[in-house]
Amino acid sequence: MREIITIGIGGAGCSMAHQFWRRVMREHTIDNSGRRTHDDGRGQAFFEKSSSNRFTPRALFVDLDPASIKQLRGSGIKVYHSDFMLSGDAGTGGNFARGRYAAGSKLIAKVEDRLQKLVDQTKNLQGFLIFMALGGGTGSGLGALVLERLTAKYRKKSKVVFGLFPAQTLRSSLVEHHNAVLTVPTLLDHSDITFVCDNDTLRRTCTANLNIKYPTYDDINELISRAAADITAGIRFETGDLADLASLQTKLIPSPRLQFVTMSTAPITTKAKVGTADTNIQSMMVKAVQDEPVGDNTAKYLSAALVCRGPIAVKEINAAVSWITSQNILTFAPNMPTGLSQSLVETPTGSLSDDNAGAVGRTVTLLSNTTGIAKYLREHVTDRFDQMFAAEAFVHACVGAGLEPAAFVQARDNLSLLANDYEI
Ligand SMILES: Nc1nc2c(ncn2[C@@H]2O[C@H](COP(=O)(O)OP(=O)(O)OP(=O)(O)O)[C@@H](O)[C@H]2O)c(=O)[nH]1
Ligand SMILES: [Mg+2]
Repeated sequence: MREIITIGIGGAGCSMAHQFWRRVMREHTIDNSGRRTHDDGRGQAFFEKSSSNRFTPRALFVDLDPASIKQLRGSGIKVYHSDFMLSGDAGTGGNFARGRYAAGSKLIAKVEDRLQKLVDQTKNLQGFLIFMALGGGTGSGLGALVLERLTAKYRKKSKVVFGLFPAQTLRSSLVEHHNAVLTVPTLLDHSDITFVCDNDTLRRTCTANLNIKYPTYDDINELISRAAADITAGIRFETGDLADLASLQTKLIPSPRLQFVTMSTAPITTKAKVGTADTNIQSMMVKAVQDEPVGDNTAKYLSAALVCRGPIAVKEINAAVSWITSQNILTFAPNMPTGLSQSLVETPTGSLSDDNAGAVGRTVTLLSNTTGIAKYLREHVTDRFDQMFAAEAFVHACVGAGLEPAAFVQARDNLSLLANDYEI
């Protein structure tokens, strides 16, 4: 057993992390005060067990804006230790430079101190899981600073980011694309895997699969927390081919810069339709491939992994994978060594009373590393950045808060190179 510390950064980052914890606590039968109904010894990578048999998440929540931390403290979940919920005086108003330099640099010593306390509680730390929005000033700026410090202090430990990318809809401000452009280079240098989420894609899933006309953040966070629970299931239940962060990395990341992985789960359906959901393993795999968020018919897979959850026989999985492979349902780029990995965790994805999606019992989550991400990054990050940068809006605010003007150009160049890296 090797421990993992989870960090939520910024408003969205803390909410996503909180929903992740609620779901994995359910999967490990841990209640809101840390008592466990059925202690099978699993999950200790994520939970610290006290001498009085209470389970505490290895979690840190940080936001420069005090509001989200206040909300978390009032959430009725008593398992988070109050020392590990840190806030500053005010949000950054969507400004990367305030998060990275000005306000962020005031809070970072405290963040490092609390992280060291969490590290001190571990015997053999494997790494960090970080939830952050690349569009938020805190998620991007403070997120980048924390990632840099983690590398400096815990050099060999894995870092896996759940990154909420800016949506393309009018509702997301242009500033978010600036923040994302400034953050992606830090991910390239300091994150080992970045799981890509965005509110547009997830809103569409909420509407199409769950009949929610106007999805809220809570509705979207439910889907993110399901995917994060599935990705970490092998680690938490100590089973399958994805049983630690290093194997996720070997199975999914062919080279350090090609590290952006998307997720899709099947089936996702309403509680009313649970009885009629198709849980045939082969159908679920095909559906997960169809719902893959960034692919089109020109995209090629660099790698992919299937996380199967629930009572499923290994031979069913093997037969379905052989069929999928023989039908070329996933087209792999040439010379990609890892191909399609699979992992089975018999415990189904945990369900919460306020979930929209029904508990179908058997699910498949596909993790995809495809060349389609290059187009995605262009559409979700750089195109809008270029429009905004041409107008020189916002640059002054960032420079005023400590950013070198050249950093914009360097970050943008780095992203162009990244798109080239994906042209395989
Ligand atoms: N999925 C999801 N998105 C959210 C949530 N909260 C905010 N967002 C979106 O995340 C993006 C970044 O916003 P925040 O997380 O609020 O920003 P921040 O990291 O706190 O940074 P500041 O700009 O300093 O407030 C915006 O596009 C929001 O629409 C959430 O709980 N879930
Ligand atoms: Mg905020």
